[in-house]
Parts: sequence; structure tokens; C-alpha cells
Amino acid sequence: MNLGHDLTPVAAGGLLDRRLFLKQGLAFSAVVLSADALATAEHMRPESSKTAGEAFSNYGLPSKYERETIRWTVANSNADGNGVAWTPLQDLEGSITPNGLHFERHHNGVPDIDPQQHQLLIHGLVNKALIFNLEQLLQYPMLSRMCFIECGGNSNAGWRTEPIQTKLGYFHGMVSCSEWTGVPLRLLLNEAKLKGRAKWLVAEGADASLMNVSLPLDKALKDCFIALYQNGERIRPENGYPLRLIVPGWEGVVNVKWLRRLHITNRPVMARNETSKYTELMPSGTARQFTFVMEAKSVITKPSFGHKLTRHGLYQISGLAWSGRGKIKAVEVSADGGKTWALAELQTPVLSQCFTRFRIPWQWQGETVILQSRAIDETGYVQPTRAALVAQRGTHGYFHYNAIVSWKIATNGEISHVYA
Ligand SMILES: Nc1nc2c(c(=O)[nH]1)N[C@H]1C(S)=C(S)[C@@H](COP(=O)(O)O)O[C@H]1N2
Ligand SMILES: [Mo]
Repeated sequence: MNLGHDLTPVAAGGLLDRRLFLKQGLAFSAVVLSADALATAEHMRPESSKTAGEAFSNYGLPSKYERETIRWTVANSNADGNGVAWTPLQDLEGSITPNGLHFERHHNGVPDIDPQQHQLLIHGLVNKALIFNLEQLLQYPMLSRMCFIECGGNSNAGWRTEPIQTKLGYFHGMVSCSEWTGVPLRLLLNEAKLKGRAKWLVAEGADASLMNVSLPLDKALKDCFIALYQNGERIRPENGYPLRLIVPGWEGVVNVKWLRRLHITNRPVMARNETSKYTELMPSGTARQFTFVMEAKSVITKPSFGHKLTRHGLYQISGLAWSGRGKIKAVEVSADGGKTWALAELQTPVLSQCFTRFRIPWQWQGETVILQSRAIDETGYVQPTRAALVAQRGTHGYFHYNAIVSWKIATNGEISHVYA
């Protein structure tokens, strides 16, 4: 294919200048028309234009041709309604997760909560115990911010000794990104007037598991909020309707859904989800606890496992990067298993603790390549290789797996997950 453009790779394996597609119009695969074919195409009336279309609807749904873009649901047998619905990251673009595809993680099912009945209690080490109903909460000043929520157990198949062969969403899809709107927690805590000894809060949900976790008050006062809206509409039942706690950048479990109670204390409550779960055995034999921050991670979403390359030539690699510590500073992509790297283009705006979409042009000539991405955040933290992560943390961790992911493209265009 002679495109008459400078396709000199900037790194091995065919990676091209990240701005190439922005700067130049390149030929991909569209058919160039003959004069006859052009005349026919010009005068052709599409079938869809021959009759009036469907009537209006009260609430829209995706196209019937997109029914494969769905969550993967897995039920755990330890409790009713315990399980995960995974976001199909491999089928999505941009950086917002549609509400119907936000991942779900429930310990005991989705409760049916009547917003007229629901109340939020703030008590414990405060001068004034307060109780709010929805109508009252909706009168408080609100803020909106985009941020990801990621389960601390996301990507944990990476700890297995053999690389899991499954679609990206079923491996890394316990992370999603929305615009959340709600009331800063600081406002409510200030109104309750914290006592001097107050150091932690224990947040509890109104679901059957009465799930509770402890959160240091300095984080709560800094940037946490009680979300009532998700991407503009009221929060979906499975994501916490009518209200949930948002703790930007910290592991999913502290983002308590169906929030009913904030108990202010001077120490953590040592709940199940901060002792038996969401702690990690280290090679030293001691365990890590309260590892709240989700460290930088990135994945190439396209191409990824389950996709197949059917032609040689130009591709646009696309992926997601995020960091619980702040903004993504850079994403590098390698097509030779990590020997050489090229800078990817970051989609703006780049927001703190939020999905950042990256893209880079790539020319595939049919050789075997290993594609990887590596995120670097504004604190200078670099996403580790799998070998480095395992050396540091052992393999009994289960949580907080954020190593570089490798996709091997075979000469026939098939994609597998490898440890490189
Ligand atoms: N009340 C309650 N809050 C909860 C949970 C739960 O089961 N009950 N699951 C937690 C876990 S482990 C995660 S990862 C996130 C998932 O949020 P999502 O289902 O909106 O994606 O919610 C957290 N909040
Ligand atoms: Mo989680």
C-alpha cells in the first residue's frame, strides 16, 4: 500500500507518530468509485428513506444491531445476589461508560429502595446528629465531576500463573467512568460539627449485606461526595439508587452504594471488607491493609483479545488509562513486547482520577507482535511490568493488580493474552 505519506515508524513493530492521523488524511480501506458506480451511488435511495420511521419513545435504547455490547454477569454462590457484571471495555470508545454498562459489584443483590422512605443518618463523634431525606439532600449545593470507580479486585486474573484468555471486559471490566453529581460530604459533616477526636467515618449501605467500610476523615473532607446523579440522570438502582458515596480514586468498595449511615469514629471499624477482604498477603508474610488508592493502569482496548486483524496496513490503536493518584501524564505504547516505546496521543480534557482515552497509529505488516501500553501519572508513578509487580507483591495478593497487559498478535491476526 503506497499512501504517499511518511510512515516511518517511531518505535519497532510499526508504531507511527501519534499525531499522524490528526495531521494527514490517510487512505484506510474505503473503496474508490468508478464514474459509473458514483452515478449509481449518487442517485440511490436508501431503503430506510422509503417509509416513515419508528415512533418516538419515552426512554431510548441502543440500536438493535448493537445487542452484543452488554455486560457479562457472573453470580457467586456464597450469597444471593453476590457477583459481578463486567463492563465490555473492548466494545466501547471515548471515556464515559454508559449507565446501562457501568460495572456492578453487589454483595447481596440490588435493594429496592423507595426514595420517599430513604434516609441518611450522620452520627457518632459529632455535636449534632443529623438525618436527611432525599428532598432535603436535593436542596444542598451540588458539584459534578467525572471519575472512575474501580473494584480493588479488578484485573485479579493477572495474578494467575497462566495468562487468562478472555475478552478484555471480563478481565479488566470492573472499572467504569461516569460524571457523578451530588453534595460535597464536607458540607454535611461541617453541619454536623465533628468532634476533635473524630478521625474516621464508617459508611454503611441499606442493602441486605449492610455493607460497611471505614474511611479516613481527611479524605472524606477533601473530595468525597454523596452522589445522586450519574451521567445526568438519577443513579441507577444497581449503582446505588437513590444515593451513594463517591470517593475519587480510591478502591470501589469504599464507594458505598445505597448509603444510609455515616458513623463518625476515632478508629476504623475493622469490617469484613477491610480485614478478610481487600487486604493482601505480602511475600514477607504480613498483610497490606487500607490500600485505598487505585494506582495507575492502562489497557489497549482495541485491538484486544477476541478482536481479529483481517488485513495488513494501518490501524489506530485505542485504549484507556487512569490513576487514582491524579491525572495521566503520558501513555506509551510498545509493539515489540516492551523493548521500544512510542508516545500515544491523549484525548483531552485529561482529568484527575478519570478515564483518559489514548490512541496511536500503527502499521501492521503481518508479523507477530506484542502490543503493550504503559501509563505514567502526574506523580511520576509508572505502571509496572508484571515481573516487577510480582517481585514486589508476590502472587497471593488477589487485589490491586495493575501490571502492563500484553496482547500477542499472531501472523493470522488472532490475538491472545500473554505474559511478556
Ligand atoms: N452497599 C453496598 N455498597 C457497595 C457494594 C455492596 O455490595 N453494597 N459493593 C462495593 C464494591 S466491592 C464495589 S467494587 C463498588 C461497585 O460499584 P458499582 O456496582 O456501582 O460499579 O461498590 C461498592 N459499594
Ligand atoms: Mo469491589
